[in-house]
Amino acid sequence: MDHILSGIKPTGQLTLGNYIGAIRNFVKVQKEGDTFLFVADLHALTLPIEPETLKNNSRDLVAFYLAAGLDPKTATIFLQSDVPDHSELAIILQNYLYMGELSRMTQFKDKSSKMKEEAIGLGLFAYPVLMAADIVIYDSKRIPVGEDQVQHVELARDLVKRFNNRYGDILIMPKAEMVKVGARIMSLSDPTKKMSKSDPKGDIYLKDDIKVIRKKIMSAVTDMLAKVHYDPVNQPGISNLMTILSSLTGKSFDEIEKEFDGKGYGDFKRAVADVVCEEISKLQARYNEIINSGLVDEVLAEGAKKASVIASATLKRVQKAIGLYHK
Ligand code: AQP
Repeated sequence: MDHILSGIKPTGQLTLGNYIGAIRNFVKVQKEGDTFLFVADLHALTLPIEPETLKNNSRDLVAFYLAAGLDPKTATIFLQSDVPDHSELAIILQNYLYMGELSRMTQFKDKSSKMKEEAIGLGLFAYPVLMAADIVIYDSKRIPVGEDQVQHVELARDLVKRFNNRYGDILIMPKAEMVKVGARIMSLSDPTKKMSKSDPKGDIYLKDDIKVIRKKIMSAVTDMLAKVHYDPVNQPGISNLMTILSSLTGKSFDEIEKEFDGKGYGDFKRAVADVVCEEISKLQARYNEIINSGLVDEVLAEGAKKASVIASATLKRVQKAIGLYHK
């Protein structure tokens, strides 16, 4: 059975983008292989975050994983920091990725461009090294991610090639996979930008009040063309709403265009809001049952145990291959 791995950073409130581009896909793929889903709490430290916020976001993330339908009997759910082997492997792997390639990463360029140079942490720069360790430590072949993370998986592939060329077939080659529709949900207030946890403008949060979600969708930026048509270049706002509707209902863009032919944007937005609000209401109801039930702690304790078995075996294999004494 292939190993499948993914994670989410507990940097902020989960967005509809994280849900459509990542979490719903995790639920779908969990039965297709041995699935490892982690809370990337060490990655969350790459930008300043308060200790209480980090803790609460991490719990929330697990509760939403479970609320969305991830089954801890099928998928191994754990905190990255509960398996220290990730960090040890990253220390080794950092020697097989280079400054030039790390500085070309879009996420690093985007995030660091908003900071003063003296405030850019080494962790932000080296983020893809730890991510490569997260991936290879579980012998992961399939990496379900949103579009923005594909570049980091490609870098992990380069690393595996480089490492195996030197030491033999030690690491498994991973491959990114994305949902067909919804791998990049855009901001509702600026549909040329990705909906992102750390950039609250135009986000729909999974914890938002349902009335607020409806209001955000009804005031989403559209255009003057008055036609529900999929054209991300000329109608980015409408195309983004169509993407959201299509991914949650399974309707194709053609079907949506036909359904709203001759109707106004108000009707279209109301239909999108109905679908999104219904989906998130159900999710919130399950989240509310889980968050204070003790289930989160149980799942994390069990998950860390299971994950550690595989992680320590891979770490040993790597240590032995590179000549660390007595491993
Ligand atoms: N807008 C999005 N549309 C589709 N997928 C998305 N993802 C994120 N935003 C969208 C996917 O969600 C997973 C978890 O993301 P992450 O926590 O690793 O961080 P990210 O990719 O940088 O996402 P954010 O929400 O923008 O987080 P911050 O603001 O903390 O950097 C990934 O699979 C991602 O592709």
